[in-house]
Amino acid sequence: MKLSKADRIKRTRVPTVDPALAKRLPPGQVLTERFPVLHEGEVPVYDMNEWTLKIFGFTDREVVLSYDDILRMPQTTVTRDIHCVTRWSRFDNTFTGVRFQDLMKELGITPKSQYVMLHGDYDYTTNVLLSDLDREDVLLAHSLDGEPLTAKHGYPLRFVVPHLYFWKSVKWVRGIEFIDENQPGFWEQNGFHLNGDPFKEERFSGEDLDIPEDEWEKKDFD
Ligand SMILES: Nc1nc2c(c(=O)[nH]1)N[C@H]1C(S)=C(S)[C@@H](COP(=O)(O)O)O[C@H]1N2
Ligand SMILES: [Mo]
Repeated sequence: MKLSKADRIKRTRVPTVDPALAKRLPPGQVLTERFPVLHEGEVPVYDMNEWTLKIFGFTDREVVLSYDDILRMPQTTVTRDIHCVTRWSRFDNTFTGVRFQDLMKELGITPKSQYVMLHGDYDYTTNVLLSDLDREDVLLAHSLDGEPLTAKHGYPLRFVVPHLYFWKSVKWVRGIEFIDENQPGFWEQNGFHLNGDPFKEERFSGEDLDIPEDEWEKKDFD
């Protein structure tokens, strides 16, 4: 049977996301299987003998760790969905690394504040509540899907804070700073929300910024 053009259009199915998966997709997000690369500035190149992670600020003590110190800590693997504020989401990303909770426990650090500024190269910062880091699935990750992170995705170490928009998941992390009050990091100073819960669509703090829906499509993929 030959269909008329109108019939063909009527029969065209609009792609729908599987209802089971739809629940996992926050409002205003688009599912992608590719892994976009997004950051400001250059991809850092490291001499791993020089690399350190500093934990400092409002705590009972400050610590400087080497990469080997991190690898010697208990390792955890979690599979989580990630959601970027530029509207792409990627399901089932398997990250391996050290839980923030385990890092604090192993080092015996007692924070003296509820607010944290995460620092990444180069000069990237983002603020998070301690309660948003103190969760079983928040990692300082060195691997994705069983492979070391690529340079563009944050090698050697990145935060993964999967329940917040992905700008909170600092790549090339170098510092965890406890601060006495909540202060905006880099994107938060530029109009992004202080918290960034994707299911509440906490994208912006004031007026919506004009981020085109296909902004990420023009970026690099890896
Ligand atoms: N150090 C650093 N970390 C960063 C960024 C950055 O510019 N610098 N960009 C953030 C943003 S906006 C996003 S969406 C994710 C992107 O991670 P990906 O490139 O692995 O997809 O990294 C986050 N971490
Ligand atoms: Mo982003």
